[in-house]
Amino acid sequence: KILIIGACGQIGSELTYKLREIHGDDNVIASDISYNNLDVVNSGIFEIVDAQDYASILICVEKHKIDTIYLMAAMLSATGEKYPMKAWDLNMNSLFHVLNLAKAKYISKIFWPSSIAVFGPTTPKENTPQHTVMEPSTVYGITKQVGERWCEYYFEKYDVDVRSIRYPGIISWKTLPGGGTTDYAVEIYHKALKDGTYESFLSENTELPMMFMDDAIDATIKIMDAQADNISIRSSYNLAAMSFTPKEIAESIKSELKDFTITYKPDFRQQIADSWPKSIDDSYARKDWNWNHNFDLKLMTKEMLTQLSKK
Ligand code: VAH
Repeated sequence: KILIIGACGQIGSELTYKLREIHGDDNVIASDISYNNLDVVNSGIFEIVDAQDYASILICVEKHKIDTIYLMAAMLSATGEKYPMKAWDLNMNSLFHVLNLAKAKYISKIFWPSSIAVFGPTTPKENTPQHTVMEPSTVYGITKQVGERWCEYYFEKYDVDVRSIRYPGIISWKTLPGGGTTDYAVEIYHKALKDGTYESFLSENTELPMMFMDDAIDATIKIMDAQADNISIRSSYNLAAMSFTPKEIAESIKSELKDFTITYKPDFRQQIADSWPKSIDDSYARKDWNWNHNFDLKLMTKEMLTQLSKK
């Protein structure tokens, strides 16, 4: 059975729905630190699990006979800069607990998300390679870089089957993101429909790697379904779909909502975005486990505006 830790979050919630669709409701246990997403809490089996408490996770693993954990709880880049030690504690303690549960053979498989935040200002910005210089300048990025090192170490030393993807910015409509730098690309759709205008906290030409949630979920299912010996990267796979700037996403919205306007007021998150790549080379994922994206900016904008208009 599958346990999702951080199931109330932006990606965790959609993984919960998708995994229940694939494996059946009773085989997927959703969990989080509190009941802060009632759609998830009321859609199937839900447990309160503190990702920083080993016993809390182990009790849930034994109660429900869990063999696979998706660890989706983390503090993201913007919030992590406000609370550095909390970000370090949450992001690292939770990973060690799940890796150690696998080392002790309580569970047999782990998914752990990394991020393009592992890359820093000295990383090549265009078509960033799978193997390259990585000097992350955010706490969140540091936790993801060192988390990747530990994942690879536990695979090499203890044969732990942990798999990971360096997610780009992810855009979705079902659950709001929390505390990310790429969140502007979600907020803009909500504000376009509600106010007809959006004030972007990133400057107009800030190009970032992005992906629609459906593609991110597909990639996560694909990497977890892959044969173990097809996984050639045990740190974390680069993954990409598209790159765009606030100006370009605004243009795509204007082609649907002609009166939409955007203004720019960069804040502290501009420095975070400026430290990240503009585009990513994800050829290893495409080769090893047949990754392919479906959504480009035009299609994503249509889907986001259609779905949000219904809500
Ligand atoms: C963030 N959405 O903005 C996350 C993600 C690449 C960005 O890691 O922090």
